[in-house]
Amino acid sequence: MAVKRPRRSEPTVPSPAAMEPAATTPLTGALAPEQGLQTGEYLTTAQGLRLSDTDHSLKAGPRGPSLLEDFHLREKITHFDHERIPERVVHARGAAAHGVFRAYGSAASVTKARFLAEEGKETPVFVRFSTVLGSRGSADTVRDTRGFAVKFYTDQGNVDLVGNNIPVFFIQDGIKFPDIIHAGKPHPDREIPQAQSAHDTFWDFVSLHTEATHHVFWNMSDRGIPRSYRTMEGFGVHTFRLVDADGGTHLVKFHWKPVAGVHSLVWEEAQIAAGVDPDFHRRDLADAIDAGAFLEYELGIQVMPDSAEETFEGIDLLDPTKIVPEELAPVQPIGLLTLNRNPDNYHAEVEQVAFHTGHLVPGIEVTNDPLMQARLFSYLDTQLTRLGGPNFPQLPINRPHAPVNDNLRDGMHQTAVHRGIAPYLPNSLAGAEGPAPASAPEGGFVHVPRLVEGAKVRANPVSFDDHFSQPAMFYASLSEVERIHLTEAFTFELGKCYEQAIRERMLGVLANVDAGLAARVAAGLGLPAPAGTPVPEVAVSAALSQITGVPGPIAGRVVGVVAGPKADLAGIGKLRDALTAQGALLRVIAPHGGELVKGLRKEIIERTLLTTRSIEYDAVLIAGGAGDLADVKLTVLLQEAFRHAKAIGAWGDGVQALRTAGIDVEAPGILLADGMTAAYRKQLVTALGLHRVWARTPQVMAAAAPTA
Ligand code: HDE
Repeated sequence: MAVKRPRRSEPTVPSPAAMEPAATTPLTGALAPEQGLQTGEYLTTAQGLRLSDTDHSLKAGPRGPSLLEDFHLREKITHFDHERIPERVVHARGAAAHGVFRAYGSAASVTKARFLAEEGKETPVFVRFSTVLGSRGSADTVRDTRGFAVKFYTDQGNVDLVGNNIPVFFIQDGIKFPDIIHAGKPHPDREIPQAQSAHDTFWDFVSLHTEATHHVFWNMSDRGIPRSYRTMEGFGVHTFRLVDADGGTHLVKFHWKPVAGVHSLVWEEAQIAAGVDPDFHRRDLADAIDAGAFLEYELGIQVMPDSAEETFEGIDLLDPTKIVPEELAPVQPIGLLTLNRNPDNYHAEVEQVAFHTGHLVPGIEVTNDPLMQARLFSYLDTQLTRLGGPNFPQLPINRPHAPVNDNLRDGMHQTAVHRGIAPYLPNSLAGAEGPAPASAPEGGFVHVPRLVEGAKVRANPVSFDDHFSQPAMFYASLSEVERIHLTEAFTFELGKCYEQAIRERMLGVLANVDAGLAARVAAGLGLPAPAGTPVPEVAVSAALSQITGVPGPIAGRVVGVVAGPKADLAGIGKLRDALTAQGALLRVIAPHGGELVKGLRKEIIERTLLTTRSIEYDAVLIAGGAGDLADVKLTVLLQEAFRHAKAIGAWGDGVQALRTAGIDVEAPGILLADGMTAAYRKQLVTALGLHRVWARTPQVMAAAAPTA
């Protein structure tokens, strides 16, 4: 008699992520919420047949060949063989989170889009962050542009704001996208380097194609290596046209302003992280959300008049290589985005989410920016290959939360069982069930009528020819430290090129932006500095610098405390309470694993000197009582934190361990105290809020580093 085997766990509960869209999406003949999910208590085939054994293939005797008859083996292996879908041709490496967008109501004067205009209105969102150049398995912290793609599941239909963390783009016309991407991707012969711009083909292209200069300056600045997704700005890049309830229009640029401030890694740290923890940003995002330290960004808009020329203060608003300085058009906050839930399944959600710049609702329209125009074609097209057909909007992560009745039928992977015989318009057979077009008052999307005329040409407006004034403004607006970083980045990247002619040509480009910069990079490369013709008068925009003297919030920050058997556990406890209260984390590091116990107090050792590296921490402290610690790995940890301009500290006799590791305890940002006092904790929180101790920069620059 067959014996019923005990169940190892409860049947899988359908995940909230998978449930949500189905519950609100009445596709005609929609999926039942549980359809396609894992239910029932027995292991089955895809057809629901209960399986008695999944560990042995069907063979002719225990030592014999496998039999073709084994339908279970073939189904299991075949499905496995097809588990991967094509990765995104760009932005393949990404991580994402669910959240909510709450409108302040302040946008009502410029747009009728309800999710932006109605005060207090909450809209579910899914946000995917990404790098551009690397493959799916590449490292998070490489120098690159980051994608910042937001899907709003509004009650008027999905809206995708598919932006980047850099407000300008390499190209002014979408027809050049394959060129810039082919140049940036690994060389086609050996497929190296992975996820890097520091190679010949990239610099070959951008040195010949000077409209990329502005974007390249942002890439070479600290913006190219964000500290975390939490500390990254986002931009819609293109100018959009917002339409108000009376049909009035404004030209608008979108900005995401991180509540935690804009902060970056330093280059050496980014390189170490790429090896030690390639998932650095992804892990930080998931850990922070799990810990309840949610990510927040304010959505803001720059509002410009919708004039016939589509320019503002001399800036061509159709040129995606130009920004509008915030001093000329302030960023007005219109809502708050909070990321508060991790995906349940990477493939189903993060990999299968399909963004498209053409996903819009009444109140938001695109402009004639030729880069945007090409994107409107590309995003739909790419999903056909990536997701295997035209029915990808039916995947749970892509399903609109608004009712869908689209008359689109059949196709690969059709999951709806459509009813009726008249999926066409006009018809006389569908009766009340058939969809009808909606007028504007009924919420129908009606394009604002605009006159379009012109000769058929392949040409840009003349204003697009200015490639250098805005990179010059960007460079001039940076602080001294940021300029040093940018100078080092250019020197590093060009130093990695093999072709001398490419380095020289790029120096020529730099000379057209700033003569001093070109001279310093040339010196670093050991080449003569070329003469250029930089723009004579350079504007400055303070908003472009990310270094601030005002401490920001510390949520999501991590402090490493080095402790040993005699460490002051009471002090560690007090510090942990103070940090946790502000959403930051304390990790105890010790020579080896286990627990530290003193009287009733106990500390779990989360990292050992073997398993940790400085990149995990925003500040490193030595606990009182741990002054006798000496270990080459501790020296590396502290020296790296010192070089990366992080706050370092010690209380009690902990200072001795700093000295043993060769740390200059008189240097800026070395925080010392006799004990773990309230004043010391406050000092530490302020230092974390300032992100780095930039005053230490001159001390920690590479000997050959060019000064700005
Ligand atoms: Fe994209 N881009 N792009 N892009 N893009 C894609 O769409 C494309 C551009 C951006 O997390 C692809 O689904 C063209 C600008 C992000 O899923 C593809 C052009 C900006 C993401 C595509 C551009 C972006 C993509 C690849 C020039 C910033 C990731 C897979 C006309 C404003 C979205 C996919 C995600 C993804 C094409 C230019 C941002 C191939 C042709 C400018 C954040 O369709």
